[in-house]
Parts: sequence; C-alpha cells; structure tokens
Amino acid sequence: MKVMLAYPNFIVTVASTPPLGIVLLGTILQKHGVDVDLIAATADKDWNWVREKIELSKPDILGISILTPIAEAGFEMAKMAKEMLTNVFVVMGGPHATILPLETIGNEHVDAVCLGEGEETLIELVNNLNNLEGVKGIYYKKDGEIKMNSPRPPIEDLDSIPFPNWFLLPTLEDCFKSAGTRRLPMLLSRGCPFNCSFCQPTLRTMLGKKMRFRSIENVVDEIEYLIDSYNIKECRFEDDTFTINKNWVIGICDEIRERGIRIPWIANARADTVTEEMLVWMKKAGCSDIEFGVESGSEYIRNSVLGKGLSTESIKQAFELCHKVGIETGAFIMLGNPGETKETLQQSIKLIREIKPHRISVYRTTPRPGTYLWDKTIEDGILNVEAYNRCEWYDFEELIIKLEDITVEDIRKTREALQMEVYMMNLTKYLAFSFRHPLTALRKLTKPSVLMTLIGMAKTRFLPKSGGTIKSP
Ligand code: B12
Ligand code: SF4
Repeated sequence: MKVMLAYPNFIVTVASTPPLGIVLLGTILQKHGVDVDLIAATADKDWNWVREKIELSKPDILGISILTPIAEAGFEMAKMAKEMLTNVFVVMGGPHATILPLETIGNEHVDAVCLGEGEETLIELVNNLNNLEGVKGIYYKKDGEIKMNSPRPPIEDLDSIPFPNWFLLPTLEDCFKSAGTRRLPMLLSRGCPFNCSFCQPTLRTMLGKKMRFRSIENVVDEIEYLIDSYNIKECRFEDDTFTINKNWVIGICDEIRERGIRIPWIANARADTVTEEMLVWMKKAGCSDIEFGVESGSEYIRNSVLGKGLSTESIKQAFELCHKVGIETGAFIMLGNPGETKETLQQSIKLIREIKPHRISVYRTTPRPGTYLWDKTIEDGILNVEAYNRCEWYDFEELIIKLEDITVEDIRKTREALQMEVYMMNLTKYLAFSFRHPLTALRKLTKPSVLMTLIGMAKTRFLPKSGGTIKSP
C-alpha cells in the first residue's frame, strides 16, 4: 500500500513554514509500516512538478491537506490524480475539509473526508479501505452515496503522538532557506478557550471544546530531538495561545534551563495572559520573540466586532512588560473590519506608535467560511462575495467587507503607515545603538530582524502592493 500526503500550497508568503500536519500523519503511517511519500508545494513549484511527483509515487491513497485559501488547489490536485491513476483513493483533511465536510465530499474527485484530528483516523482508514463503516471521524462515498460516520473524540493524551519525522519532507531544506534559518514548528497544546469572531467556532470544531496540553517532559524532549536530529537553530511554538497556562509555561521554561538547552524560540500569546514573572522565565529559557494579536486600535472593533475580549490597557501593559524584560514583540493587525472608519484606522496607528512592536503583520480582514464573522457579514449583507471569490488571501486589491466611509486606498495607506511606523522605530533604535557600539552594530546588520527591517522598508516604498498567488494548472 502506497500513500501520498500533500500540502498544495503555492502561496509565496508562507513557503517558509513547513506543514506540521502532513508530516505528523506521515510519521504515524511510517511507524505502522506504510510506504509514504510527502509533497508540499511551495511558491516556486508548478503543476508539472506536482504531476511528476504523482507519476513517480503512484499512490493507492492520496491524502490532501487543505486550508481555505488552498482548497481550490487541493481539488485541482485530486482531479489531476484521478485522471492519472484510475484507482487512486482521494481523502481530504485539514481545517477547510473539517469546516465544510459536505462541500468537500461533494466534489466528484474526493472519496473521503477526515474531520478534525487525523492521527488516529488516517491509519484506521488506510487499514480498512475496503470497509470504512467503523472508521470514526470520516465522511465517505459508497456506491455513489455519502456516508457520515460518527465523530471521533479529540485525542486525550497528546504525549501519545510521536515526534514528527521531518526527513519525510523533501522540501525541508527549501523551507529553511526561505526562512533564512533552520527553524521548525512545534505544537505544545491544542485548542483555545476564547471566542474571537474571525477564528471561532473553527478551532473548536477542529480541536474540541477542552484545551489539551502536552506534558512538560514530552515538550522538552521534542526540542532536544529537533536540535539533535535536524540541527535546528530556532524553534517556533505554533500554539494559538501559548501563555494561557502560567504554571505549565513556567514548568517548560524551568525544564529547558535545567537541561541546559540554549536555543531561541518564538511563541504566540494573548496580551491578557502574560505576567512579568512568566515573561522573565520565558526570557531566561530562550524566548526571543512573542507575537500578539492586537487586531485593532479601536476597542469597539477589537471587542464588539471581532469578539476578542481584550482591553487596550492589557495590550499596552503586555508590550511594556516585554520591552522591560527584553523579549522582542510582533503585532498582528486587521484592517477593513465591519464598522471601520478613518477614525478607527487612526486609532490603530496610534496604538502601534504607543506599544512599539519590533515587527508588524497587517492583514486585510477576510472572513473565513464557518466563522461567526463570516455568518454575521453575510447576514448584514456586507460581505463582498465577488471580491471574496476573486481575492488572493494576502492582497490589498479590494475590500472584502463593504464599508461606507473608507476605500481600499485608505486601507493600503494605513498599512503602509503602520509598517513605516514600525520600521522607523526600529531604525531609530538601531542607529542610536550604532553610535554607542559601532562594531556590534555592524555585526548586527546580518541579524534577521535588522535585515528584515531594511528589506521591509524597501518593499513598502518600492514594490507593488499585492501578495502571493496561486497558479492554475
Ligand atoms: C501554524 C499555522 C499557520 C502557519 C503554518 C501553516 C501550515 N503550514 O500548516 C502559517 C503562519 C504559515 C499560517 C498561515 C495561514 N493560516 Co494558519 N494556522 C496555523 C495554526 C496556528 C496551527 C496549524 C498547525 O500546524 N497545526 C498542527 C497540525 C498537526 O494540525 P493540522 O495541520 O490542522 O493537521 C491536523 C488535522 O487538520 C488533520 N489533517 C490535516 N490535513 C489532513 C489531511 C488528511 C488526508 C487527513 C486524513 C487529515 C488531515 O490531521 C492533522 C493532525 O491532527 C492553525 C490553528 C490551529 N490550531 O490549527 C492556523 C489555521 C490553520 N490558519 C488559518 C488561516 C486562515 C491561515 C491564513 C489564511 C492566515 C490569514 N492570513 O488569514 C494563512 C494561509 C496559509 C496557507 N497556506 O494557505 C486557519 C484556517 C481556517 C480555514 N478555514 O482554513 C486556522 C485554523 C486558524 C483559525 N483558527 O482560523 N498558519
Ligand atoms: S485568542 Fe486567538 S486562537 Fe483563540 S479564539 Fe481568539 S484568535 Fe482564535
């Protein structure tokens, strides 16, 4: 039995983050003696490359992992495989397939859909391909009819999941090159108890209501494994809210120090879950950077529209604490939200000026199917469906949400202003530092954060405004 697992991502901007999902699934299949090939398309790959890989692998089962922005590419790949190999069984999984399972299984080239976590489901499916009746957590087709099996409960013991075998990913070195460092992602917990309208109930549908944590031992064992096996220089904790459980976070930091591990790592956090004590522990254990969802400078947009439940005060405090402790910060900002006005855009610029992040990621608000924001914007008649269908996920070409007071040009200008604000702040800091320490400053020029600042400034000034593209076959 040969299985191919694919992540059909042709989006330029995300090529540097290797897909943990298919690597974990591949690892489990391999441990059960299944012959498995992985492909993860990146921006420089095209459909001929995908065709060659399918031709070479000739899988009996093709598993495709899809997020909404890459779902179309996933369906194209299913079609291509069915045309090339008449007997191939196509199963789809990932967030998009889980949120829209009926639409996914409704595609003529798809034979089954995995809902939610795939670690237990996929191996059962592979072992019972001719009798899928008892396999929990899937929809599948039998004699042209769609069968919906009972749901599979989330995995209780996350420590039971093996560490990912990243060697399965042929494009791993490309990802390192694209990231500019040997960095790998890790997931230490699953789920999030908050209720942001642009994100939920997607996460709950995928991962269940209860938050689950890996044991401290198991987490730190994986960090050591990644250093020993892949010579990684940096680690990224992809948890949605790493800082939610104070004692657990401090426990991990303590263990990292106890074992003498010295590697920088990055985490995502909610501003109202960090404390000074926790940040000091994180800094000592190697945390170099924390990314916060700031979303908007307007309290009304952040809380009443986006459901974040996060005060401006706690955001200011979290950034102040990070600056004090010496952890670099990143801020995520969403522009073009329902109710956005020139005034709320100004509030976002003002807040960024006050909290002084080291990095900023600005997104145009694009509701995703299955979220509260998607339902609400449809109900209110303000989702620009044509623009949504045309849009590339990272572009700033059109407003996805119809707004009365502002145009897409206002949004673009605000994005530029926000980016410039952050680049200038960092440049000023860097120049002040170079006066005091000219030699160290010269050496720092090769540091990714300084280089990113310079490249970012140049891009904001001189490059076209749109983001990545998905190429058609
Ligand atoms: C890390 C991350 C990223 C990273 C890396 C993504 C990657 N390469 O995997 C980066 C930063 C690049 C990223 C980018 C984006 N992301 Co993101 N991201 C995440 C995050 C936080 C963790 C993903 C992860 O690694 N999970 C761990 C692995 C083990 O889980 P997994 O990939 O889901 O796979 C499991 C199951 O889904 C299933 N499965 C998956 N594939 C398959 C295939 C088969 C055949 C089977 C049987 C099972 C199966 O089994 C796996 C094991 O349990 C999730 C939130 C979350 N907690 O899941 C959001 C999330 C996946 N991202 C999301 C979005 C929307 C985006 C962006 C569009 C951001 C934006 N601008 O809005 C981009 C688009 C990227 C793209 N390629 O299209 C949404 C997806 C929603 C949707 N409808 O698709 C999520 C769910 C966040 C959210 N709450 O809304 N993201
Ligand atoms: S805090 Fe983050 S992960 Fe949790 S619901 Fe809000 S956006 Fe989603």
